[in-house]
Amino acid sequence: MGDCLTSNRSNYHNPITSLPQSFPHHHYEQNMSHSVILVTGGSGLVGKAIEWVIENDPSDRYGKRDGEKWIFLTSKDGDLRDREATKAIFNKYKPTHVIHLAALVGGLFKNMKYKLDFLRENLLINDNVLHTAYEYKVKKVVSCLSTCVFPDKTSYPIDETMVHNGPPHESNFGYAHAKRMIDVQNKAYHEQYGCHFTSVIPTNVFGPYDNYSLEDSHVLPGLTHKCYLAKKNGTPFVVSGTGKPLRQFIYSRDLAKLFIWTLREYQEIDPIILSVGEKDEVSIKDVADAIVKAVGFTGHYSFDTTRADGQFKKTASNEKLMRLLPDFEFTPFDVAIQESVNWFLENYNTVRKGH
Ligand code: NAP
Ligand code: GFB
Repeated sequence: MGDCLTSNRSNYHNPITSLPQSFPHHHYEQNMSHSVILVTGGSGLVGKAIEWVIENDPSDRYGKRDGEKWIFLTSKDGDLRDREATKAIFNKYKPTHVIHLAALVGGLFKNMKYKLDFLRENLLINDNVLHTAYEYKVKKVVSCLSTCVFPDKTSYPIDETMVHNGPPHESNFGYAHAKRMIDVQNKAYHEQYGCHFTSVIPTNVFGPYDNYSLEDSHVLPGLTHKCYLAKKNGTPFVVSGTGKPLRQFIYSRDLAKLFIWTLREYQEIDPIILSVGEKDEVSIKDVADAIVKAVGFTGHYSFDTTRADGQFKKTASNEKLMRLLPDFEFTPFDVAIQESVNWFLENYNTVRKGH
């Protein structure tokens, strides 16, 4: 089997294999002129945000550049759990770069119900995408983990060196272990074939095009939908759990910019956490209060403490990101919430509401 980038080894100096896994960051840019960037999971929350930034951001740093062709996949382009369907997609588009987002994704309650599906489907999707990317000599792949992969019993704040330091929280161990394997696969492809496959680790994400299923969604879109129905029907707005757990939330359009930066400028194989700072951590009650304000709900709301709280906190450090991108500005939480709620209300008839 040849290595990741070349067929004729004789006169070729592979810039990647000769570099250590991490090195000082003078300004590095992947040469992406004449590049085809394939975004798997392009129709989801994060994929649609990347498409929005590429199409609308005026800056050269995040906006579309000459010579770039961006392909945003949906599952209708092919089921990535299927090896042949995956090869057919790569054969059709011949990508030079891949942002790999496609996954079986869901909130706490869906994770707790389908741990094996989250494990198997994501292991299958990730192995098919990474191995096909290797076979098609893709120059760079950026895959997506999640801060729920980190060990549940740990010191805080969590940083990138702790990915494999002990078991994840029991509520999502299926998804968490499948996601951890991406980091292991990246290192194995790099060491054996010199591939430049890396990954990012976002905290909880929210924004337009989210999944608003009342049972399977994440907390922010779930409560947005529940609060909207409570206002519309004059029914109680009930928040699951105690409201005490803590979370860091990143706006999908901020995360999208950071994905584009990672593809163009991040050089390591090791993962990088993409998150707001520790000081921006909020409680689930704070989230409910912000949604009540954004929806304009004036009724009473309560907590159903018979439902699970899940992991109490997963406080992550974004020190590595801010060292590499010190001037990055995150959208203020309440501004991002209002934009997301407005998008939900304007598109209610067509948003994903689950089965
Ligand atoms: P999402 O909204 O549920 O979108 C999932 C995407 O994956 C959709 O485009 C879906 O296509 C595609 N997909 C799912 N199964 C597929 C399959 N078998 N074959 C082909 N495509 C398939 O997810 P998201 O929230 O944008 O998540 C994107 C990435 O971020 C995932 O890797 C997720 O693990 C990670 N992440 C998300 C969060 C969060 O809070 N949402 C936090 C951390 C990390 P269809 O639209 O056609 O179904
Ligand atoms: O976003 P979420 O579902 O997942 O948030 P995690 C769950 C927290 O919000 C729990 C509370 O403390 C719930 O008790 N909550 C309150 C609600 N009301 C609701 C509601 O209506 N819906 C939901 N879903 N929660 C997930 C992992 O963990 O984080 C996934 O399971 C993924 O694998 C995701 O990593 C980013 O933050 O607890």
